Amino acid sequence: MVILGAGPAGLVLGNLLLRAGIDCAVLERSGRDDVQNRARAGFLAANTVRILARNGLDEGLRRNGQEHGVCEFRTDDGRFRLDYGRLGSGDPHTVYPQHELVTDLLARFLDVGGRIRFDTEAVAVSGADGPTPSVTVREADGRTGRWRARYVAACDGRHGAGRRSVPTGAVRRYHRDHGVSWLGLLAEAPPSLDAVGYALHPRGYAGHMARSAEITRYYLQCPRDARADAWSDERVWDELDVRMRAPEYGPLVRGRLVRRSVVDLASDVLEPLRHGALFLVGDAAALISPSAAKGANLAVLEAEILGQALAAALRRGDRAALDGYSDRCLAHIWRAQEFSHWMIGLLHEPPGPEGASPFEARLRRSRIRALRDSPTQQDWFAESYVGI
Ligand code: RFL
Repeated sequence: MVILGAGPAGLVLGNLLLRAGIDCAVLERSGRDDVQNRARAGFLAANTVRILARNGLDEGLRRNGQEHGVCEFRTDDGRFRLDYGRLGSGDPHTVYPQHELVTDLLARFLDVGGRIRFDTEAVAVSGADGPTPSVTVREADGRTGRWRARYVAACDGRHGAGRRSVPTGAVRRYHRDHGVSWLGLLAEAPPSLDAVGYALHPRGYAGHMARSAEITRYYLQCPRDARADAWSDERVWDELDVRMRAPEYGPLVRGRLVRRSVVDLASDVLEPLRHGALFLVGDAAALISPSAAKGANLAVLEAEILGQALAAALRRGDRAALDGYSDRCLAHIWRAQEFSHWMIGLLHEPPGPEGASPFEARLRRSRIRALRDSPTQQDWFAESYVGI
């Protein structure tokens, strides 16, 4: 069994396979330091925490993860808070930075004898629909090689070799460019509020998400062609203050901005998530905009579904779960896409060449008021926000 990519999907899958006594190797394009320092997600759903716990992968998370169950919306109508951890299914998020989770998963994988090749880029998967699938790789020094495997799990993200290797016509790609971009910022600053902050402002959306007691993630909606380094730190903080309405609700705690990147909000889903012996998992299977913090959670869920299905096939010769992998995951993926899409509509003025449509803007205001006032709407939000 060969796994491409050592992100959350690849490392959860690798750990599960080793636990089930299945030999596997992980091929990772980057070096170990890069893999362990890639700051991305932070909000883990309750189901993700349960998956990690039942597979013995939650030690660091139990020690350092912080429960989080409140979000605050700020609009020109005022502000309101949703105690979502007590609504819906009654589950909070756990805040645990993705790079720390990856570091834990990697340490565990190596501890139990897992094989991983860093600086080894998968170039292509061949023969996935025949009897001898293989992966062509390129090492850091330029040498190429070939790995043979019974099955290949593409956990190598949206630009990986897994996706590229599926022949045209074998899968259908559903794609949506949401037409909105965010400047994603990581600040060496304590959180400014004890909630996820969503600010809806005529100048654009701004978001606030705790990562730890010292690190906070912020987002600023920005023009599509914006450069991440175009603004000084001071200008970024001033803009965040304006959109988060600091004069009314208190100033943000400022600090050095240590990471910046522009994220174009886009989504896509491939169907089916399998081509012969090649399985697509995590971002390789479906890209989801970060508006509802679902990507890493889907990656972990899909890795568990595939891990169990492979164990049944390889240990007991029962291929039913493997045959059902794609449909089972797609049901979760589309549910998450639907909620994520709803969140994009909630947080942003509708994009368009003539600017916001006044009709759409009124709909958006009505949507946010329903969320503020309707307990049924709040329960639905909480269930969709934390669950998948
Ligand atoms: P990853 O994490 O991208 O890992 C893929 C790994 O594959 C390697 N790779 C290759 N290896 C070998 N050969 C090749 N040809 C290769 N090509 C790539 C890469 O080096 C990498 O190590 O995919 P995975 O495992 O599917 O995990 C997906 C998640 O990382 C992603 O969905 C989340 O980060 C999305 N996301 C969030 N998800 C959440 O659940 N909650 C959040 O709060 C959240 N916040 C975010 C996010 C994504 C963001 N960005 C970067 C768009 C915030 C942001 C800003």
